[in-house]
Amino acid sequence: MGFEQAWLSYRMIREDSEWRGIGRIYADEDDFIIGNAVRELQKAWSEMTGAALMLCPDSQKTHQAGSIIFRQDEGCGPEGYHVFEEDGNVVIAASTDCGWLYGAFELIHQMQMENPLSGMDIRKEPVMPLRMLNHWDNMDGSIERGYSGNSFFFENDEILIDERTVTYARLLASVGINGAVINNVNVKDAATWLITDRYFDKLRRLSEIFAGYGIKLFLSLNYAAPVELGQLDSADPLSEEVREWWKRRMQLVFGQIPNLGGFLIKADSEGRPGPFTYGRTHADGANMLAEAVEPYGGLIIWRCFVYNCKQDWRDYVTDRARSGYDNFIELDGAFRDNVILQIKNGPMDFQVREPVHPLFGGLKASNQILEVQIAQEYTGQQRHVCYLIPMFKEVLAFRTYAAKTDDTVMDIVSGKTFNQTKCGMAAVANTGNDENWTGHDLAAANLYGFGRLAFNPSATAEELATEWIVRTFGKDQEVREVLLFILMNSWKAYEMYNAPLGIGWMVNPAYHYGPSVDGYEYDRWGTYHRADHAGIGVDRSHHGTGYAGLYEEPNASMYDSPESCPDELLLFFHHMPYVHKLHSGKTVIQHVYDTHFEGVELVDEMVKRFEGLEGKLPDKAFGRMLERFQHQKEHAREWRDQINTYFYRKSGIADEKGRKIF
Ligand code: GCV
Repeated sequence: MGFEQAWLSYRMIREDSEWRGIGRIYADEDDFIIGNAVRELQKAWSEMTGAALMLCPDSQKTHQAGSIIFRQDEGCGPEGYHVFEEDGNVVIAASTDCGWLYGAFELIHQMQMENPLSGMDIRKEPVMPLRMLNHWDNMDGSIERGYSGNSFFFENDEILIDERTVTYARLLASVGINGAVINNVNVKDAATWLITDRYFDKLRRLSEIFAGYGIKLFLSLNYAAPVELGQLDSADPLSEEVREWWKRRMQLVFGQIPNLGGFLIKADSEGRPGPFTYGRTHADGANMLAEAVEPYGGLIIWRCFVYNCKQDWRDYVTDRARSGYDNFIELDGAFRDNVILQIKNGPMDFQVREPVHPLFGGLKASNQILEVQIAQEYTGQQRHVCYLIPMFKEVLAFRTYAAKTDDTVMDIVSGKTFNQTKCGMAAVANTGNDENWTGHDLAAANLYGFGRLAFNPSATAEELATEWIVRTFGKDQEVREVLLFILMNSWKAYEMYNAPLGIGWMVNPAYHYGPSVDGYEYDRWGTYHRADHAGIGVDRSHHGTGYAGLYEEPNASMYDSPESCPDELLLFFHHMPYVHKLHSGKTVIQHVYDTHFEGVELVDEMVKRFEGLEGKLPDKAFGRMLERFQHQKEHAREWRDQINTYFYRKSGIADEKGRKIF
């Protein structure tokens, strides 16, 4: 299938733009990454000005005015750059190839926004060392929780490399993403064989393309590979034979794929194999692999999303929300330096609202990556619009109290709190082989925003949305205002017509889409929300599962009491009567009714404003979005009606505004 260029689709800039005065570039094109930077700038210039950017050899020491010049600047960190205007020239200064590449993309960004060239002076450095995408792509071409077509990495157990691969790498580099895990963390079937010679040639080529854009290739690894590849009887991490097997295997793999960054591992969770089978800990498992990849500078990224999906979680002693914490907290400090623990933003599973995972702040001596999900598994599956950057901003800004200062999640994952360098942020990717990459055109704002946010977490959600709109659809003011209104209200709207007050789920358990208030995924009967005729919510205070106590003070006390618990998380932490008054002054039940009506009204307003953009957006994109908006409009009503009816019947309490509930 053909594909579009997303935010790298260029349009002509104004006739009188000062950017048109730049007509030359001085560079040594033979350099691998610089060569890509030069080609990128030449493409952008020809498409935005209609004129070619002439390439002149870097050895020429006198530069004509109106040139782009690359300059060495040891003051810039490994991926940082300084882009500025000097006597009518543009200087891209950096200390590494990657810095020059990022500087080139910064220039293109500035030009797309038509920001002033004279006086331009931008110095940037990524705040998070690792900025990664995690693809859940299977080798048959399907994507677990994929909502934008099939994989563009795999098909029929083969690796695909084509023009799309290069455009993918360009898109990632343009927003500063520097690592990509290409296969699903649930490693099964052919994917187990990715570390065998069957796939080395293609993986090497792929990793070279990535390297040209400053991206490290990562793979998800099957913990039981020694057994499943048919060579050993055990995968016990303390067995000498198993350790040797991994060492030999990694020597082979890194010998064949030098640009490999390392591996991502899901172990002992949702049926995946892991060290528990041998009575060993996650530290034993992770350290064994870390030792094997260490000679090659490899990283082991070990996921903390660990829980037993076969267990009955209704019992108050075994709260699923505690599982990640309970499995890892005792192991803090026991991991080798090249192990990074990857922690989902919340303790459950990417719900529309969850508290921040208590391992952030709990872990003080382990490298950490924050995992978010831009694949909209629980947030409308890229049929509903849901711009997630405001949620990620809240997570990053959360004070953990792990230290006296610099203790937010952002401080931890940028390495500031515990003085670490192997940390950062990863997003479960929302891409596929759809023409527009992300199914819903507006979902591309999450991909764009994620990369830019990991690079610079102080950018606001609004700034990132605005940039994305202008770079994708141009500078028309109405387009900008309407799309910004939609994006900035979308998470709020989605939360309003979904599960209330942090309780989560209420989705069809098979697909995680559409309302099913009692939908429950485990073998035994139960609900996630524990509603009865008098109230709703899970008691995670010290009277209940004790989960609230896993946070550092004062967070623990704040969550433990319904009086101080923030409204939006009340039902996550407490089982409350329907008639309980929230801080907002409304009762729980009235909040449920009101938000569900208001959420639908907000969607109606979004759709009405969107319809007014007909003729102002490319027809294809407008049509694709309109179809999705029409579905969202109907589907939001279905959510509203099912949830309101359910709670009216359960509680017997009427809407005080007398609206028709069913
Ligand atoms: C890749 C949730 C999803 C699974 C996913 C899992 C994970 O449970 O529904 O599809 O598996 O999270 O993050 O490992």
